[in-house]
Amino acid sequence: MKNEKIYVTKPSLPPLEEFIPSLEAIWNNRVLTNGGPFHQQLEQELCNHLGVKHISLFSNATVALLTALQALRVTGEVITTPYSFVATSHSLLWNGLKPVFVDIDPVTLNVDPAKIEAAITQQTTAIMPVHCYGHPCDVDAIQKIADLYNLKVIYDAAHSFGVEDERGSILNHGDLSILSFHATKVFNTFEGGAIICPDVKTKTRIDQLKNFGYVDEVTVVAPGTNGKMSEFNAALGLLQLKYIKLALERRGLIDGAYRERLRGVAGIECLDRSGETVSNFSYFPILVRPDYPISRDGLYERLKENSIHPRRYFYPLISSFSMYRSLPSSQPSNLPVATEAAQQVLCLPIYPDMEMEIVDKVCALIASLSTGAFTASRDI
Ligand code: T4K
Repeated sequence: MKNEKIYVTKPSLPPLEEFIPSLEAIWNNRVLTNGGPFHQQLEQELCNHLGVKHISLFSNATVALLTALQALRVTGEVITTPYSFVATSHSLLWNGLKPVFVDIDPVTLNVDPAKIEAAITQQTTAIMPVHCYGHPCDVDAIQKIADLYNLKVIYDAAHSFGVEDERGSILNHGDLSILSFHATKVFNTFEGGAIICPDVKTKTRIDQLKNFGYVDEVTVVAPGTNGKMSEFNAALGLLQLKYIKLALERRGLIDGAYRERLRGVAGIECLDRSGETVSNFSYFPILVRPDYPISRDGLYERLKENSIHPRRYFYPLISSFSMYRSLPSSQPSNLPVATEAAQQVLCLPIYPDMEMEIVDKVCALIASLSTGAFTASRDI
């Protein structure tokens, strides 16, 4: 571990030798993409593993988000959260839709259902919430509003692989959910993503949209895109699935160790996981509150000086980027909770093969700065 840089994540990989037979099969078959055998098998195995009805695999979650909006023919305005990765609202702009930002709940950091209704207009057709860090949104409250106003609900569930509430997979809520299988995610296929949908008809439309809109050799029914996952990525996904239980167990241990060691450190708050019966421990966000002796950015710099590279997910807020800033809903006065969270959050390193001594080092540093053992100033 000496002098080694520790990043917020390190992608999980299965043993290389176990991947060789899949590569040989691809080389022998010469089926490289367009819904080949590995692709079909991964869709089926993921449905079984996650407890969902239908999955359509994608080349990444961003194209999946773009396609989900097309599949449901969303128009006009979409209510969403400013506290996410930019891909969430970029998918709206790419579809010619207007994002309407609604503030977040201070405990979950997910969109606050109590603030959604006030943002609904005649043009609103959908809500796109994010299960941020994999923590479930208040799905019942959101669905109630959607039903009342006849709105679609598309969950950006990029962080939510395997998360369950007391009714099973969190991915079964809303009209569609989108997963990311990017290298930095709990379950990765290098690049990849998926749409979870409840019926065959919707899956068929999504499958057409990700294949240029083709229905058969001579029929194109929509201006679809190319969002297909290749056989290489699908074969890797099948192998990753074999190891996912182990990976989540390791993440759970690290999450628990962080919580234990940071308990009682004044000014440091770990995010609550209530509402999840099964967690995936995809991120370890802490909030650096004003009673901590140095600012979040100060702590970020101190950790980096010690070879620890946490990330400020999600700072800056999406609403502050130039392409969103002029929207009326982007005003910081409309988003006080999100604005504060973006100033205070720090995602600490968490990944399956992370040594416990890294947790010890990170927590010792955070605790020692708290007691003023380091020369500390909130102005750093
Ligand atoms: N919706 C939400 C809510 C999302 O969070 C995301 C993506 C999406 C939608 C879109 O999903 P995709 O289209 O990507 O499937 C990363 C990821 O690129 C992005 O997928 C993710 N969310 C976002 C939260 O984080 P960066 O710019 O922070 O990644 P990067 O390259 O700085 O990686 C972070 C650290 O991970 C590095 O410091 C080192 C380590 N790393 C990273 C990669 C890529 C490795 O060790 N190996 C690697 O190959 O965006």
